[in-house]
Amino acid sequence: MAWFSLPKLRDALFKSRTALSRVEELARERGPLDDAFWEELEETLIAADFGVETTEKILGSLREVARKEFWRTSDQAVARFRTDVAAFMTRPAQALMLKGKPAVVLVVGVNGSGKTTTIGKLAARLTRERKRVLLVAGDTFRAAAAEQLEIWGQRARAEVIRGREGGDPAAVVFDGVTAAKARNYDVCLVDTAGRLQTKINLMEELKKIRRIIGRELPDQPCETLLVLDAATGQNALSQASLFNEATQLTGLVLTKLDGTAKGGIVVAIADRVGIPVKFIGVGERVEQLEPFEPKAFVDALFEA
Ligand SMILES: Nc1nc2c(ncn2[C@@H]2O[C@H](COP(=O)(O)OP(=O)(O)O)[C@@H](O)[C@H]2O)c(=O)[nH]1
Ligand SMILES: [Mg+2]
Repeated sequence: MAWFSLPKLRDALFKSRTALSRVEELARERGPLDDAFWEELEETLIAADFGVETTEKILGSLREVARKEFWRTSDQAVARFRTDVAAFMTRPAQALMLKGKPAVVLVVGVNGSGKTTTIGKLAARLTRERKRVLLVAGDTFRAAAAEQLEIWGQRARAEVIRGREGGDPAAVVFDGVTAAKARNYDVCLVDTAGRLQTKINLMEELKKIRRIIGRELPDQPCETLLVLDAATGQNALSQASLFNEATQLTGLVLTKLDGTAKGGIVVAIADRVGIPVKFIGVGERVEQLEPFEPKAFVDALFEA
């Protein structure tokens, strides 16, 4: 169930919705399906970060249908376009899969993408469902990182395990998962330091963290989530593919969709990366994390 009503999601996606408002205008004008129409639609989508490949794929099949069905006006094409985009983004296993006790969720990504914030928001959702949640401060790089997690822990009523600043993150993760097992927690959310997807040694460190979790708790982590800042644009595609090689991602979280006009990146990612988007971040507040629902997202993105 969404925490957000559609109007709120619409507000959160205001910038992207404005960037895409031309699509609705094109429908209202009920103009002919000529080259000018297709070009304008294409430009609008690319400007909103749908990406060239994804745009061509969507519009290619749409033009094909338009031709076969003898459509004459833009409203017909736009109506079908909206359904196509939602269908396009629908993937199996879109919900968070918590399996085992404790269910371990490993959260990875580059610096500043919103990992710690997303963990805090997730913790709040889960404790609200009466689950016992343990947070593990696997970002030992800066003391501030563990403190930030502790603040979220208090807010969400979740315990936090932290290590020494500059200590081995794998050791903190080991302590965390053993504690989660011994104290019978339902869910263990593991935070990690931000790292560039191109830094091989840091990606090796993630593999080690993953191995340690799996050694202590077979079949865990049940989820490895990559947190992506939606404003990074097409670089998010490279992050997804390199993090996936290192850690076998099970889901993506796209954050900061409230701050960007490039919300089309969600569509590009759903198309180009074979990993489901599980949540979207639409603000800094605790309740501003939404389970990703393609239909609701498309409805919020385009004026219905
Ligand atoms: N507007 C907005 N800000 C966000 C969102 N998610 C995270 N942030 C902000 O992004 C900044 C970095 O977040 P943080 O969780 O510390 O990133 P980390 O380095 O990946 O752990 C913070 O100022 C957060 O408040 C979001 O969905 N919307
Ligand atoms: Mg952090």
